[in-house]
Amino acid sequence: MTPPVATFSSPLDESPLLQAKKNGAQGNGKVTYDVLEDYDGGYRFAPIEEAQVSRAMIKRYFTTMYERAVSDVVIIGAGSAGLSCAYHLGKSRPDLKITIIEAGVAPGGGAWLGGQLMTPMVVRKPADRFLTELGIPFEDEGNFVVVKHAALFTSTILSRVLSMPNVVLMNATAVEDLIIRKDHTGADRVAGVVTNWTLVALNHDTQSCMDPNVITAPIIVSATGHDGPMGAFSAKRMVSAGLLKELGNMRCLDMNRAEPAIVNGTREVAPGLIMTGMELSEHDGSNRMGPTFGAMMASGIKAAKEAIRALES
Ligand code: 48N
Repeated sequence: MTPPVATFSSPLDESPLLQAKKNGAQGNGKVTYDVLEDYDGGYRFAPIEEAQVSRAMIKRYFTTMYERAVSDVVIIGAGSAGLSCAYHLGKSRPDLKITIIEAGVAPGGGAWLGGQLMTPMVVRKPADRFLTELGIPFEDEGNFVVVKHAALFTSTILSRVLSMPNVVLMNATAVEDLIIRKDHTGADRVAGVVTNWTLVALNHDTQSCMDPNVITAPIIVSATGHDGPMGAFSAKRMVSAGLLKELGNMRCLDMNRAEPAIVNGTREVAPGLIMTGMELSEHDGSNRMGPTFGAMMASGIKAAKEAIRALES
């Protein structure tokens, strides 16, 4: 079988490898290499210069940072609520520049497991309709359904969100403050987020003067959950910034009270700031629901609808 041939132009003129090849090249300096997918010991890659890898990442990452310094919607937190919001928003409004800021290296928040490190994920009806929309199989138990592994939901919605051209995910990046400006009426309005790489944000006590970056947007959706090193970030910041008198503090577990309270309580909690998911339980003092995820999905979808309403008003 003749090996497939790939043609490369010389990406790094100063590269000795490519310089040597180019000297022997015909025509306009393009050289050809044969690559070979031979699993019997003859596998050959197209050659590369290490600096090409750096430049491929640097160019794309920092171009994205530059472009997303002004976004239409910033979603803080890529857990089940934040990702459900991003999915519905990205699908409904492909014109919007949606930027997700996730503190963890791995997005997904608490949705990689169903509960107590067990893997099946329970979703109460009617939130199973979202699973059907995503094409995620489940077992029907009557009033609720069970996805065989929580990671099947999280990896599926992540892949859908990341494949949307208008959605950008900046993981390992923390929101460490909010931008709050006076609007034309003189009222305080949340107008963006203050960011740093998470390792920096978590180490302000070890180094001084590690100043942050900023992203402005007319709408911020906060989906930072209730636990973890930065849980309920925006709710807590609202208190210290004087936008909220005190935290409601999440109440004890009651599934039947908790899930409708979170979904129906999803709203713009301050001008420019929509809150969704379990962060709301800390803001409002609603109950926790424990190991069932339908409210996160429905709350995220509602947050997307609230964001569209706010942008169109
Ligand atoms: O999964 P979470 O923590 O939050 P939600 O609201 O998407 O889903 C909550 C859900 O997993 C539960 O807690 C379940 C239903 N249990 C309920 C119960 O009763 O126990 O995702 C929040 C994400 C995480 O990935 C964090 O890393 C991230 O937000 N995050 C941040 N990202 C950027 N900047 C920050 N300041 C920040 N704070 C949190």
